[in-house]
Amino acid sequence: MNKEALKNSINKYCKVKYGKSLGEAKDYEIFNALSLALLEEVVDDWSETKALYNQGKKAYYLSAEYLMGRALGNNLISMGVYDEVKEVLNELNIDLNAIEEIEEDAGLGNGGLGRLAACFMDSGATTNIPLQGYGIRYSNGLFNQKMVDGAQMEEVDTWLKYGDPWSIRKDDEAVIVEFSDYSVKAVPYDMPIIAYGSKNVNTLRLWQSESLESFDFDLFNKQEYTEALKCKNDAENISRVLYPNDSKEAGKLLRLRQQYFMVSASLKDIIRTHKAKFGSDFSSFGKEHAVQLNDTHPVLAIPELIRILVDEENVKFKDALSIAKTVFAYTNHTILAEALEKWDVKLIEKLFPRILEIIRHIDFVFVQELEDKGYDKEAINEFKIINYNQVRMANLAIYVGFAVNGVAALHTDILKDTELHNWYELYPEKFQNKTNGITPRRWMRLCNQELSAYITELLGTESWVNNLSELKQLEKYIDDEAVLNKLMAIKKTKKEQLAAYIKEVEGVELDPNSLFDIQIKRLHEYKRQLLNAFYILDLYNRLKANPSMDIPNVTFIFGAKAFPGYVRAKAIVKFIGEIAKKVNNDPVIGGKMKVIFVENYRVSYGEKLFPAADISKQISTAGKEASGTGNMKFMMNGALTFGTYDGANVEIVQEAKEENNFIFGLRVEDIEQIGGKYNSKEYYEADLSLKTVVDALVDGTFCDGGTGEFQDLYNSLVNEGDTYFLLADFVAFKEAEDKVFAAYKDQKHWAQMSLMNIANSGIFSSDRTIMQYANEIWGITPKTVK
Ligand code: GL9
Repeated sequence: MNKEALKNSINKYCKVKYGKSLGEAKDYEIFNALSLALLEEVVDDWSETKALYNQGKKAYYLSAEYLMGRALGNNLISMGVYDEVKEVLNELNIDLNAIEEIEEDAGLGNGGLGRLAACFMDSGATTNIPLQGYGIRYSNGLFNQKMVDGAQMEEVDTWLKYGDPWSIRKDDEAVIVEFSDYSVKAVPYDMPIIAYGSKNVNTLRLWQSESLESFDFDLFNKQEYTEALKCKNDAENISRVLYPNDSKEAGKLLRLRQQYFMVSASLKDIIRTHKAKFGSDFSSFGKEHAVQLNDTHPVLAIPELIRILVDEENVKFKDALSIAKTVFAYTNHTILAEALEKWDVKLIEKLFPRILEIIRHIDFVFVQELEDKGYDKEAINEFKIINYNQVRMANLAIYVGFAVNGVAALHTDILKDTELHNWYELYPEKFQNKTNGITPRRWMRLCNQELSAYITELLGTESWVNNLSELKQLEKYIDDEAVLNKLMAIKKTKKEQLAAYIKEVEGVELDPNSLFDIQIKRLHEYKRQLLNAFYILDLYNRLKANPSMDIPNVTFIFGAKAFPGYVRAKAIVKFIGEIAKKVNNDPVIGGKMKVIFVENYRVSYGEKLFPAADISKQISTAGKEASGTGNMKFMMNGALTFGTYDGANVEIVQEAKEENNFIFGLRVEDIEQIGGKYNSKEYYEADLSLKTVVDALVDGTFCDGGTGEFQDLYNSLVNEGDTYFLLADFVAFKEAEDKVFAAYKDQKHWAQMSLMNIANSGIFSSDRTIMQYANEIWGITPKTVK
């Protein structure tokens, strides 16, 4: 990269866009000018990549969510120019960090599922796989969380307020999406996904919904302004806002519109590229295109493809269905029953009657196949796509899809053995496991530059960044005191940086010498933040009773957004806030322990939190967390997992060994065995320390502002069966924490355990995951731009 040319380019964009010199520009203006200057550097490679990929089979990731976070820092890393650009900016008296911090997160996703899609984009590019993402360009992403007196409030996210310099709007590739009541224009915005270590630049194409006409002139002249703008508003509403669901489906008309909008636009786009190459010959369609359905959200793509082929391309239904059966593969991300989408037949009929007809036709053919195989009526009802006037999206996906995968070994086993057992017996060949992963660029190379530099120094090369299993070589330093000390020093640095940031944005002082125990993820009962809270309260009680108790200073950090309508989740947020107030203001505790619930946890906050953790809290009820991916981010950055035998925790301890982590609590088999016989009250009454902390919900220790929310939490545990086995796991949790404190005293041994986690995190690179999708599902090989 030519430094002078870059300076000139930044200056030029600043002038053209803002009519200012760089010296006069605001940080966000510099951010935009710099981003455009960098984009300029990759556009040619981007075009070349597109041309290259067009020569063979392509895979498409269809996802309603992409939790991208910030682009600038990541792109600088991918382009390999982070340090250089930092220097260039220094010479211009600009602080790169400040420019990075001004960027809004692209929060176009809710949590793990959306962040996985973002990691897959990054890995697809870096492994040079012809993979394109399709999604929705929500004007407003996931809400911003404001904490008001310990309670969550939601504010609209306006991530586009400073512009979107990394996206290119492609008006000439807009397509029309038709609903029964009106049609809209889907305008693509392309984001470059820049490979690390090669010239490839992949594409994430996000669709924005716009009106075909801007407004109705007649109505405008009659001064009926609202009516005049109705079509514009109706159209724009479709890509207005991300539904803030976490594993719960709302069944809303607008959401269904969003889903169809996205899949219809994407398929029209795919078919356009197909026809440009093959004309109206669709016989090779499945050899040219593989479509991965990210959960059930994009499953309408199946009937939409068939509709286009039959209605617009003169393909017979039977052939269209056969083609569809070679194109789609489905990923299941959760076994929570309430998350499997079902849509009322009426709703689908109202928005797109032809799609309903096609679904009925698919169902009819499917039932015939089952009858031919000798299934009886009862069994067929289990499989049917339409049942009780509801369309079961997962059934549609599994029947038509040629592959079905879970996202961690345990999760896939549960699908095969229980949740989807009948399907597994019907189509054993379709089922696969693809354990999730995370991109080491963002989650290590970018967010932990200190550790990255040190690893590079130890290994003598930076090739580990795109071949993460090379980290295994770090094991040879297991007894090297200098290395162990340096690892602990880096951890300390990351804790100091986090503490400084938290001081700045939350106004809370943390002790970087204390043990940082962090639980960050969406708020959900099954993730059991409440169990962690009970433990903390119990620890506080014990410290009060015995102030000289021998434990290291400890800081408990929470971060979580709760679904706005999820009353219990919000009550848990409040409860943790109340505990924090009590603990942090108690002079007797004297800083021995501290509790903080950070505001507005999101990707960019995560980049500061993961590297600073000593303990990664992953305490879901066994069998409930399909995989988890935060657990992998912690591990890669040297935190030890404190967790249940659930999701990818199982594979984490398989890799890094159980002795280097803290596994506790009931396992899936235990929970199955207890079955319906679980009596939470027995646990509540058997352990006084447990009873005390549970009672704190209702005995006046804490105040819920008279809402009754704490009483409801209490009831859920003591009187309503404790669905997620909090009380059953409490004692085991305590014992495991005792082990943590004991282990932390031996800093050398702690460093060794940390090293083992880093060294064995290689398989959790999403490069590995995406290559498995490419090889084992899509049948696609890499294509590298020369
Ligand atoms: C999730 C699972 O709950 C996680 O365990 C899993 O790691 C991710 C990615 O596979 O998918 N499924 C799901 O609906 N969410 C997940 O995180 N929820 C959100 O994304 C909010």
